[in-house]
Parts: sequence; structure tokens; C-alpha cells
Amino acid sequence: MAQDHVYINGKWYKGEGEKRAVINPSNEEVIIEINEASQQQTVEAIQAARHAFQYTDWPSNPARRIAVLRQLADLLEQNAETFAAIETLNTGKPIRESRLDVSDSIQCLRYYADFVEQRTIEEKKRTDGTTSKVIEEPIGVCALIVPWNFPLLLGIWKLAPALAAGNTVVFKPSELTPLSFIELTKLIDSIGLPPGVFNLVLGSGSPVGETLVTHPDVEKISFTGGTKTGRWIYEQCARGLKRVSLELGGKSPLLIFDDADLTSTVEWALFASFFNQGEVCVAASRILVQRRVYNSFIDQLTQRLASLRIGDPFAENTEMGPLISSSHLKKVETYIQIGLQEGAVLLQGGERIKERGYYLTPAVFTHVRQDMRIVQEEIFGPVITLQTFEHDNEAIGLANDTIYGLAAGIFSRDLERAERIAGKLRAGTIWINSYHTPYVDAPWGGMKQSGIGRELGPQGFAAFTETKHVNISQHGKSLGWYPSRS
Ligand code: TXE
Repeated sequence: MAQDHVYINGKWYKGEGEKRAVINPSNEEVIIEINEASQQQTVEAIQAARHAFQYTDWPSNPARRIAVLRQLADLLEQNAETFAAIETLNTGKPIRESRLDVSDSIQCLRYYADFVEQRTIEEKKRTDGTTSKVIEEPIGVCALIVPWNFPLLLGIWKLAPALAAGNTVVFKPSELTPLSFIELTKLIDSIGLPPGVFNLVLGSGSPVGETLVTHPDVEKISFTGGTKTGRWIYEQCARGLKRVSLELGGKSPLLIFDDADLTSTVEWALFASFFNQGEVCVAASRILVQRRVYNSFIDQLTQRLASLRIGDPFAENTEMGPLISSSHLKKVETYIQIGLQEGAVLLQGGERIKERGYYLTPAVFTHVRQDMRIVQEEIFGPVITLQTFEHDNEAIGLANDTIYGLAAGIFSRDLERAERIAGKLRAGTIWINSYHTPYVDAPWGGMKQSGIGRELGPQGFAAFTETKHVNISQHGKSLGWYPSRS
């Protein structure tokens, strides 16, 4: 049982695929060795989900689904500290941030339970006597694929609405961070859902992820991850016109105007850029500062960076932990080299600080040009670029000039101007005088190459439904060939 980490049709199995060591990024030690799912097991999980969708009352029993979501939220709450510790152990994120992830997850489960409870069916009486009902039905078998930066929270953002809507699920965490969802599956197992409603398959893109994406019995893919993988998934989904939601990369700008209170803005900028080690899809990686306050901003930023607490993610006062893996650390370092080769100036940071653990100090680049790769490409780590602008239009132009459109931040005392600029920015989420907070009842997702569709809120629920229009007329009554259409 201790080795059984694959969950199919209500039972635990030993994975028959690859064996993989799960690493603690803060000390590089092996936490556990996992036997991942084979392709055959992945297919069995899909078949179990299909069977459960077709033959159990799960899709048609909202009361049961509401009860399950609430029970899961309660269980997660009772075990909150354990989940926070697992998340920090596996990802290296500071423990205070893991606690936030757990409490946001609980809130999300409860939100979608309430959402289904309060849902009404739209009904219309027509002049010809017909009653029209518009019904939101579940789609079927949904494959939920998530990355390593928020393994629990991003998983729950998909799982809660998918289950709430009545779908059945095959869930795949990142191969780097399976631990919190293995633990969550134990809670799900203890609730006793109909077998096959929830299945957990562990493994990487090949073969597990690819099997989920290409199998004809999977009717919806909800994916969070890199834009390159997202693009491949979108192409595969096009073949079978599979439903798809993609939450992808970003290169989000933070616009700082010269009327902003600099001390608090510097604090927000650090949080916006380096929260979760900068391994956040919406991380503010491009800071645009109005020229008049640029030098003062840099002075305050570098002073504050010097006191940033990087280290043991389990220490209560740690502000930044290690990056996720050795290969990701190397990728981020490669970008720092690219920045230097492109002629940017590395003001500070970009250094390893410990012999063990994937720690990197925040890197700040100045003297950058808009066409540099470090300005255009997602680095997904603690690396920011600083640019200046003179006037609103220049700021808008620079802010919008990447392929991404996930998020943006604006700092100014002039809320009217800030809102006007927000209207011009091509980004799915914009914070004015704050950053990062997701609200569970509000949509989250990207424009341009940052994704397709939205998570959270009513939009996040709609993404897991199909719309059916049912017209009911009295039996035996002729409407004629051309009945009235109102
Ligand atoms: O992501 P992948 P990676 C960005 C970030 C990062 C880059 C690569 O820039 O440096 O992506 O990270 C699964 N079919 N983001 O390689 O590959 C994979 O197993 C089906 C931004 O970790 O996109 C994992 O579960 N699934 C991002 C998930 O996809 C496949 C968060 C994400 O992995 C697959 C993470 C395939 N062919 C990285 N290949 C964000 N938006 O927050 C991989 N996977």
C-alpha cells in the first residue's frame, strides 16, 4: 500500500510505469520514490471515468456532489497544517505561502458547492405554448493536468468546478510534485465517491499526459502549464474538437507612475515579482517605472532586496525558498547569461547562495531593450527587468508588447488614470495598487498566448459544462409549419 500511488476506479495500485525520485528542492534529498502509471493504467483510469459518467448517478445528483465538496473542504481544513507542510517539502515554497494555498483551496471547494446549490435552470414560456429549458450539463470525462508551482491550489481550481458540474475526472499532477494530490486522494477515498468518479495518474508528459490528451474518451482537457506544451495540447484537441481550457505563461508588466507612494510600491513590487520565487504564471517580471522616480525606485528596491530573507522554507519568516529543480535552476541561470550577452546590466542578484538546494538570489536587470529575450520570454523565476517610460501611451505600448497577456499591475494615486490605462492593457487580470490576490468568484486566465478560457468564478464552472436546450410542448398539439418564434 505504501508504494501504491495510482488511484483507479476507487482502488490504489502500484504504478507500472517509470520509477521516479521526488526531490526536496531545499536540500536535494530524495523524499520518496514513486512508481508512476503506465500507459495501460492511464487508459484504465480513463475507462473507469467513462464508466462512472455513464452508469452512476454522479452527473445527475447535484445534492451528492455538493455534500462531497463540502466534506472534502472540511477534511482539508482539519488537515490543513499537514497539507501545508507537504506542499513546502515538495515545492520549497515558504510555509506561510503553503498555508495560503491550502486555505484558498478550501474556499474554492466551498464556493463551488454553494454555486451548484444556488444554480437555477433558465426556463422560458413561449407564445406557442412551448416551454424552453436551458440546462448546463457536465461534459463527461475531464483530464486535469497541472504544473508544479501550486500543485494543490491549481489542482483544486480545476477539480472543484469539474466535480461540481458532474463530470468524472482523471487527474495528473506534475511529475515533480505529486505529493499533495496523493494525500488529497486519500481524503477523497475516505469520503467514498462512486468508483471511477475521481482517478489519479502519476507521470510526466509521455506517456501519461499524452495519453490523456489524445484518448478519444476524454472529452475535456483543462491544462495549466507552459505555453509550448499548451500549444501542442491545443493542436491535439483540434483533431477531435475536444473541449479545452489552457492557462499558460506570462510576462506580466508592473506600471509604476510618478505619483505612487514609493515605499509601499517597492514592497508590492517585490511581492509581485518574487512571491513563490517568481515561479508564478502572473509574476510581475517587467517593471516599468516613470522616469522622474526611476532612480529613487531603484535605490529603495536594492536596499529592500538586501534584506530579503531567502532560506529554509519551513522557517516562519522566510520570504523566498529554493527553485523547484536543478534543471529549472539551470534554465533560469541560462536566461541570466542571455541577458548579459544581450547587453543588459545585471544590477544585482542571480547568484546561488547555498551548496545544497536550488537557491538563487533575485536578479534585477537594467538597461534593457524591448526586443531582448529577457524582456520577451517567460523565465519563470526570480528575474526582473526594469524599464522607464515618460508618458501613459509609452507605458501602454511597452506593457502590451509581448506575445503574452496574463496579468498586469498599475501603481498610482490617480485611480481615474489607472482605470483608463487598465482599459488599454491586454491582460486577463489587472490589479491597481495591489497584486497577486485571486478571488475565487472572479475569472482568472489570459489573453493572447497566455491561454484559452477562464478559471474560477462562474466562468470556471461554465468551462466544465455543455449547454443543452430542451423544448417541451404538449403532446398531440400541432404547432403548424411556421409557428411563432417568441
Ligand atoms: O511545464 P509543462 P514545465 C512554464 C514556465 C516553465 C515552462 C516549462 O515557463 O519554465 O513552462 O515548465 C504536463 N501532454 N510554466 O516543463 O511541460 C507536465 O507533466 C500532456 C508556466 O514544468 O507545461 C505537467 O503536469 N501533459 C506555468 C504539466 O503538463 C504534459 C506553470 C505542466 O508541464 C505534456 C508551469 C504533454 N505532452 C510552467 N508535457 C503556469 N502557467 O503557471 C508536459 N505535460
